[in-house]
Amino acid sequence: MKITDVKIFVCSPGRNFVTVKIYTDQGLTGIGDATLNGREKAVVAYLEDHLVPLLIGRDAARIEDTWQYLYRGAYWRRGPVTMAAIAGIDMALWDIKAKAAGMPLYELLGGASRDRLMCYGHAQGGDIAEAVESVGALIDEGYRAVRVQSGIPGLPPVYGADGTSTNGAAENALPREELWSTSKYLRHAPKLFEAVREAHGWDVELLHDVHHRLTPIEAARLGKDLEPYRLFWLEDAVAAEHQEGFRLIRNHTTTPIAVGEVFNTIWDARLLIEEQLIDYIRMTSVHAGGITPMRRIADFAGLHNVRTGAHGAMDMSPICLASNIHLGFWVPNFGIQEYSGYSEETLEVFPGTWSMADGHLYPGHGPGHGVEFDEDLAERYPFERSYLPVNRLEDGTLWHW
Ligand code: CS2
Ligand code: MG
Repeated sequence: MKITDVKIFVCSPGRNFVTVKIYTDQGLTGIGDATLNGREKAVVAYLEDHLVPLLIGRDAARIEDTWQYLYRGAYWRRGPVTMAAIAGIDMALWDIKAKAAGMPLYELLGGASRDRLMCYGHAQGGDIAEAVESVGALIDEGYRAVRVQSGIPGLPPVYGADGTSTNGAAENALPREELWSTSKYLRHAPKLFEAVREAHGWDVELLHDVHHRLTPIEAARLGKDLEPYRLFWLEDAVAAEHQEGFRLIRNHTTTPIAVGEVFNTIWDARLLIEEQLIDYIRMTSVHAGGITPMRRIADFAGLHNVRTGAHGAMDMSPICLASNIHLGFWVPNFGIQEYSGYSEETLEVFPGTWSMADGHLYPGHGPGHGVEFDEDLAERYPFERSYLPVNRLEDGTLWHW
């Protein structure tokens, strides 16, 4: 089965998405997600100018060889732009292979290891009371696991607390600037979780995202202070570049640690997994280079008692979510899947067979990954330049976002 054409689509049904569509001489097509929030067009150029010409005439069935050809064959390896571009192609090829086999993707990966995937939703509030209420609303909707973020006294709204941070920034404007104080945050976070446990008890799993903002010793202290509230995980406690820093965190706290949403190859996670410095690896199909490397990463993690917890914010398209759901349905060491939902417009452009009910995700059972792309509808939502916010300390120093 030969690849006859590859098209790249950029659309913005609520936010920007990059979609790869591969056509074959047997009439089968497949689609993949190549979205890199805030740097979408760089991936489009990498695909159109450099990868698409390499694909025409290749055997669509040779997924592994194509992945190696694009990764090793480039000489210049790794990096978010490269890996998102390769991921878009890889997902589309797995979609084609599963359609050709007449199977849902999870069957090709090894078959179902479970009946449903626990997912976590996002609770947020301007202050503790609002966050507590938001957790209650998600529990009422059936969620068994909730990520909790709230505003910090003395600071304007921070990441994840006002519902806007994950929506990029104002269209065609400079990135929004947020303000950060580590000492105010460290005093506040334990109070937030104390209040949530007091109001909602111990049956709900609680998660928290620090968004890379602490140093290792600060993260160690936070992990210790949160121990009484038994978190499911503490996410991105330090900048992901600080691999050795995780040793220090690990030595000081039993709060489970998650990291990896910004990783793009297995090499970013090697030390953390091999030394069991983390409990959950957050790598996701689009930013890790596709389904082919995600299988290897998951198996490698499984050898070291690390479970999966794939990044699933709304800035990855439903194709990425569906790929993660199929992977999670198969992977023996599944932990949890992030789920932040999609706008109606996004779901109309990317209709899919996956579903969400009672705090769990389910894959579609038809051939492929089960997500379609409505090209005509997508044309109504042209690309809109948008940035993630940036973050500064109170004295103006640029800080991690
Ligand atoms: C976040 C994301 O979902 C998460 O855990 O950290 O909202 C992240 O900021 C965005 O996906 C960045 O594009
Ligand atoms: Mg995160």
